[in-house]
Amino acid sequence: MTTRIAVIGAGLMGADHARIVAEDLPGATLQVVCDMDEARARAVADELGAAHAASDPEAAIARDDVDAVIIASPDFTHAPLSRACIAVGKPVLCEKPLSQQPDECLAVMQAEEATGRRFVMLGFMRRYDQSYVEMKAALTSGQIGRPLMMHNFHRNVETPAADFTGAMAITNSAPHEFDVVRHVLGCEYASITAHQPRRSDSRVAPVVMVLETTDGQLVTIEVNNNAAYGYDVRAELVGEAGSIAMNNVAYTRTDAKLASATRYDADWRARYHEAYVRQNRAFLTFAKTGSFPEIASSCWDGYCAAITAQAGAKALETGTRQPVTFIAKPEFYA
Ligand code: ISE
Repeated sequence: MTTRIAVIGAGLMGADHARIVAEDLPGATLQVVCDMDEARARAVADELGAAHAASDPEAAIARDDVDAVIIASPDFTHAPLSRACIAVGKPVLCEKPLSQQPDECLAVMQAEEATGRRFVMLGFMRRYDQSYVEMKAALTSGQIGRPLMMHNFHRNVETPAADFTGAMAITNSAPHEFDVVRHVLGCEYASITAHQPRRSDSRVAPVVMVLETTDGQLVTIEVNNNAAYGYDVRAELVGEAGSIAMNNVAYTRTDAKLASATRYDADWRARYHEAYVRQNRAFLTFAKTGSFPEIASSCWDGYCAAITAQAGAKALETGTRQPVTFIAKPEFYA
C-alpha cells in the first residue's frame, strides 16, 4: 500500500522534499504539492507528477487522499501546521525549526501528548548524515574514550537576506549544531556564551559559541553566514583516547596547473542530499508503522533547540554566560 504524501511549501526545501518523495521513496506517492503561490505549487506538482496542486495548507492536510504530510513552508507556519496534522491524526515530517518560541514548541508537545501517540518527526536531517552517525558510533563503541569536546564549523556563502543578524545566526543556523551535538554526545547543555569578531564591512560577522554540557564537555560552534568561499560544515569530536573528524565531502579532485582542488557546494542541499533521503525514508517507515525512528528528532528536540537558541541570542546580546534551562523531559518523549 502506497503512502500518499502532501508536501506543504514549494520553495527551495519544499521542492527538494517533493522530488525525494517522487523519486527516492519507494512505497510513497507525491499526492499534493501545496504553496500559498498556487502557480509555484502547480509547477512543482507538474514537474514531479503529483496528482494535485493546492494553496490552502489546512485543507491539503485534511484531504481524505492524504496519509502523511511534509511541512516545508515558512518557519512561522511550522508549529500551527504540525498541530493541524496532529488534529487530523496524520504523521508529519516538519522542517526545522518547530518554532523559535519555546512556548509554541510546548504547545505542539502538549497537543501531541494528548493524543497518546507520536505524530511529529522534526527535520533535523544531520542526524542521518554518515559523518555524525560514525561519530556517535565511535562513542558508543568506546573507540575514542569518554568525549571531552566537540568543535563545529558551519559556513554559508552569504546570508539569505541583507538584514540577517548575529542573533539570527544563532536562532536560524546554529540549531542544526545544537541538535546534532546533543544527539551525538547524548547529553544536555548547561550554559552558553556567544562572541563575534569585527568585520570591516556591514555584513554580519561570524558568531562563535561555547557551550558546556551537563556532563562537563565543551562544545564550540562557529557559524559564519558570510564565509564567501562555499558551503562548508566541519566537526571534530575529541575524546580522552582519540578524536574523530568529519571529512569534506567531495566526489572528485581536480589536478591542473600545478595545483590540486576539490569543490564546495553553494548551499546545504547537495551536501546533505543523502541525509535528507535517509531521513525521509525513516519518516515513511514511521508513517506506515507508527513506530518513531530511534535517531529522529522529536518535538522535545525542537523545544531543546529553541531554548538553546534563545539563551544563545541573549548571551550574544548581553555579553554574558547564560544558563540553558529545560523543563523536565516529559515521560512521553523518553
Ligand atoms: C540554514 O538556516 C538552514 O536551515 C540549512 O538547513 C542549513 O544547512 C544552512 O546552513 C543554514 O544556514
